[in-house]
Amino acid sequence: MTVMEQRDSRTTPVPPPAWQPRTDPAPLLPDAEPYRVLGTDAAAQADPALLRRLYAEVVHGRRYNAQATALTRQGRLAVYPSTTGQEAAEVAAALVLQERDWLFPSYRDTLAAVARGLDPVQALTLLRGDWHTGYDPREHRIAPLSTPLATQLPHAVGLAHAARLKGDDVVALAMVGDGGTSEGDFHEALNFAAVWQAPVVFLVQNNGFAISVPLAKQTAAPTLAHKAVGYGMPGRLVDGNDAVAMHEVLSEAVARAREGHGPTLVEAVTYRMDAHTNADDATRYRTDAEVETWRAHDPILLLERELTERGLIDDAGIQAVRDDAETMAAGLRERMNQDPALDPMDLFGDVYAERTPQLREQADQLRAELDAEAEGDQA
Ligand SMILES: Cc1ncc(C[n+]2csc(CCOP(=O)(O)OP(=O)(O)O)c2C)c(N)n1
Repeated sequence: MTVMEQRDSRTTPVPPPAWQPRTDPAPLLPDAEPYRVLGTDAAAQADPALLRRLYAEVVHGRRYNAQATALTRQGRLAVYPSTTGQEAAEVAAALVLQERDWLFPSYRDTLAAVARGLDPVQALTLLRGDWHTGYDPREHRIAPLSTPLATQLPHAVGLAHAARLKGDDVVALAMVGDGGTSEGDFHEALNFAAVWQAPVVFLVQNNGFAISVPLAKQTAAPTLAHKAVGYGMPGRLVDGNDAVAMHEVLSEAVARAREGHGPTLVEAVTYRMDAHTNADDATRYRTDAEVETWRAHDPILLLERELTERGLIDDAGIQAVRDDAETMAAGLRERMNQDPALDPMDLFGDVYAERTPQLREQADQLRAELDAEAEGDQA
């Protein structure tokens, strides 16, 4: 542009370069209220077999949570992050996946792993401090339970994207807590997932707290589901205690991912009824009154009400489900009370494909110490 032309453009308005949003944000926005089915007219359409299945799984999940918490008091489990109150979201996450899909759980999501078919004793191995992961991730396609917050999310995106490049029909469902959404890994995972249109479903369980930090102290987002819009993927806001709503929304998100339409962020609005773990005292940062309002919106109650009102279950049916859960808990108790046979050398297994020089040195040292100890025992 010449100097004269520049002068002209200062006085003559020139239209700005053409601009339009890259995607229309309106269809990506979550509903104004958490999506619900149970307790609404839509519940009449819910499939009886699905209702019964969800009910049995959620009751089992509650009993599993109670049993695992009891095991911490008996010294059989080092730590247990309970999902009491969150069973609907946990169970739905497992049930919507096909065998070929992958689940990426956080440390809190042992129940989702168990509902996907993992042996509960194996699911609790890490929390007992016995071994790295406790199971072969490939067997049930369940990634290791991730303790570093949100680090499982980029892994899920990488796996899903790689599967798509290979032409494998695989969806990854990754679970994270509300606190985890403030991590850099959350941002990186959602950004890449949307850019690549990776077949991933991000399930955020907003259970109110990151240990003692309430949601309002760590994000100013209108809802966590709104975060999706900034990345260019749909955000869905769901009642996390409504197992039917969770199952429906997650199924849709999985189908969308499988059909090549990319990722979805689902926020399950729920509540952690227990403390963060058995090592935490929740009375220090929340009131009993708040806990009570959520007790009235319990996932088991919501399902039981629907099943009873529609005549799909009677007292004997409810008792049968509870008895079944009791049998599971008794089996878990018995097996967790047996001391596992552990080889300390296993500590070095399944860490690197090729051991680093430092690990080789440490393994040699441990081997020598164990041998010396064994010789001492024999003497
Ligand atoms: C990267 C990282 N930072 C900090 C921690 C310590 N930490 C463990 S649990 C937790 C709170 C997580 O809360 P949230 O993501 O809401 O999940 P919830 O435990 O409620 O399921 C924190 C900060 C961690 N495990 N990893």
